Formats: sequence, C-alpha cells, structure tokens
Amino acid sequence: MIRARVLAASHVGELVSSLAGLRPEEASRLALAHPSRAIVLEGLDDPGPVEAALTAAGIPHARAAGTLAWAADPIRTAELHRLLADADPAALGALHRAMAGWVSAPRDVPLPGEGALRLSARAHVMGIVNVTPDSFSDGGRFGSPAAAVEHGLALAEEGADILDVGGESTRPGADRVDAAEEIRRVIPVVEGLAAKTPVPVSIDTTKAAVARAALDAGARILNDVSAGRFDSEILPLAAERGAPVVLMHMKGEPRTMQRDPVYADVVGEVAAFLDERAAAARAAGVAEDRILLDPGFGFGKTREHNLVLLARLRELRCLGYPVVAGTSRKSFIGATLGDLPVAERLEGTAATVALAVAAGAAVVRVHDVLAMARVASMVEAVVGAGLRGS
Ligand code: PMM
Repeated sequence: MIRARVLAASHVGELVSSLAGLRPEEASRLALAHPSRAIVLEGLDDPGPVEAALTAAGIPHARAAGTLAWAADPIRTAELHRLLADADPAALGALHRAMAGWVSAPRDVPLPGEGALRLSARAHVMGIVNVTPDSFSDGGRFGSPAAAVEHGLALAEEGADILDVGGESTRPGADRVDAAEEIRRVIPVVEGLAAKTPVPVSIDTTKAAVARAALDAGARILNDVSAGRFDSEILPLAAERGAPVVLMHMKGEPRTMQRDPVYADVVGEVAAFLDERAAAARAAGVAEDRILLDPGFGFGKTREHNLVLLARLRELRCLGYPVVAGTSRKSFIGATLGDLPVAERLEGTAATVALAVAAGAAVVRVHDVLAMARVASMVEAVVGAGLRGS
C-alpha cells in the first residue's frame, strides 16, 4: 500500500528519521532544499518510475528502500503530476489524497477602513455587476447606472458577499475601452452601491485611473484580470490604499487570448504565473494577506484547459493565497453540454461552483447569486461533515 504524507518544516526531523538508510548528505540537502514542506511517499514496490519522474521534473529528492521524499514545491508538483500519471498512477493517487489535507483554510482578508472578508469561515460569493454594452453573458442588460445599482442591490439581497462592478468587457476579441469611458460607466454604480449596501464593492478593472476613482467612490477591493501587467500603477495603488487585490491569470490579452492557446502543463504554468504575480504584488508593497489568486477560467484557455484547471484547482491553493474561481456561464460550460447558449448554463455553472468550493476555492464569482450561494453552502456542509468524521 502506497502512502503519501506532506510534512511541515517543523517535522523535518521526522522526515529524516523516516528515511532509514538515507545518506546524511542527502538528508541535509533535503532539509535545506525546502523551507516549508516536504512530501514523503512510502511503501513503493518499485520506486524507479517515480524517481524517474522526479528526475525528469528536475526535483531534488532522496530515496531509501521503498520511500522517496522531496521538497513540496506546488509549481513543480503540478509538473510532477503530469509525469506521474504515466509513471505510477497509484503513487499519483496517494499524492492527491495527501495534498487534500495539505493546505489549511484560507485566511481572512482585511478590507480598507474596517471589516474583513471572513474567508476562513466559508466560501464567499462575488456577484457580478457588469456595466458594459458588450459583456458576453449579460451585456447591455444593465446599461443605465440606476438599473445596475438596482441589480447589485438585488444580488446583495440574494446573499452576495462582494459586488464586482466592471465597465470594460473582457469577452474574447473585445476591444479596449479608454479610462474616461470606463470611469463614466462604473463610478455612478460604485457610488450608488457603496451608499446603499454594506456589502463590499470590488472594481473589475486593469487601469489604475479607474481603480483610483472607484476606491475614491467607495470600492474596497481591486479585481485585475491582468494581475497588474497592463498598468504598472495598479499594484502600488492597492498597496497605498490597503485594498485587497485579485490577481488573475490570462494568456496574452483579451483581443487575442483565444487564438489557439497552447500549454505544456496548464496547471503548472498558471501556478507559476500566479506565484510570480503574487511576488510582484508583494514587491509593490501589497500586504501578503491582501492577495487573492484566480486561474482565469476562459482567459486564453481551450475547453480542455478549463476542465483540467477546475479538476486540479486544489493544487493552486498550495501557493498559499485564497483562490477565486470565475466559471459562471462561461463558454467551456456551454461547449461541454452540447453548445448550450449563455441563458441555459445555470446547471453547468452549479456543477463548476460545487467542484470549486469542494476544492477549497475561497471566492466564487457568479451571476446567479441566490442559486450559487445555496450550492456553495450545501457543498460546505458536506465537506464540513467529512472533516468532523463519523
Ligand atoms: N471573468 C470575467 C471578468 N472578470 N474577474 C475574475 N477575477 N475572474 C474571472 O473569471 C473573470 C473576471 C469575464 O466574465 P463576465 O464577462 O461574465 O464578467
């Protein structure tokens, strides 16, 4: 029986002693190689294939009899998973089970002013308030500020924990909108919502000028689908204002992102990108506890890429930040269910939200707040029962 364990640094002694027969220099190299965690795989009849996969992934490791141990680097782990799927599926299964218990609950995220997103308590629902004439799923419906504010308030009533206001469509192929036009669209809506509901408002923008105006108008969270790449001022702005920031993965830019996206390892590449952007945010002065990461479903990904990312969403939690998942009504759902139009993607969306919450997503970004808040609560009740045991 193969068993996998993930050990914290404080248990490195345990790790080393569990590797009876390990050469001392191997043990010390291993202890030094990973500051935080190590993975130990025990009970392997033939460690050869797993060791070959580790070598192929360039992961330093140590071996003793039927045991292998290596530094738990989430990015490399994603790559290793792909190699292990061919080399030793049983070992991969054990590793997945161990990783299920690897990550702890997401921590709370402080908001500017007072209050916090209590992500440690339960998954949060971010309700989408698009103020664009051309968004793919609800474009044009909430074109006037008053209608958009009404819609946002209705979402708050339905149980939204965050209201995400966006004024520039990120639909594949969409053209960019200038900052003045985006400000004209979103500011009355942000102002109206901030005045009428205590639910925190986030601003979905890639532009620092829009983000600044929105923060001034009462928004408290930045949601940047470019993860700070399109406007170098946006991360310093988040830092200065103490605003949490959602950093999302996108391959390229909206105009071109769906032109035949290719990845060697989609989870590994998305994880590496998010890890790098989180480092960029920290370098700009954003506090560690105000960073959230989002794999960017539909942003430069084929249907298959989106399915793999959702199936392996849990691995992104190993990066150490709360994970945001925005699958709502997206085309990979329509394509999976026989080319369903946007208006008929509720059940498919529910399935993706359930899977995301079960995988530990801290925030789900959705259009159908009432339904998805119920889905999230139900999943959390089941996951909680499982953790309590019998
Ligand atoms: N998707 C869209 C827009 N903004 N923000 C985050 N953080 N994650 C997403 O997946 C995301 C986003 C596009 O969808 P929409 O047009 O329905 O809002």
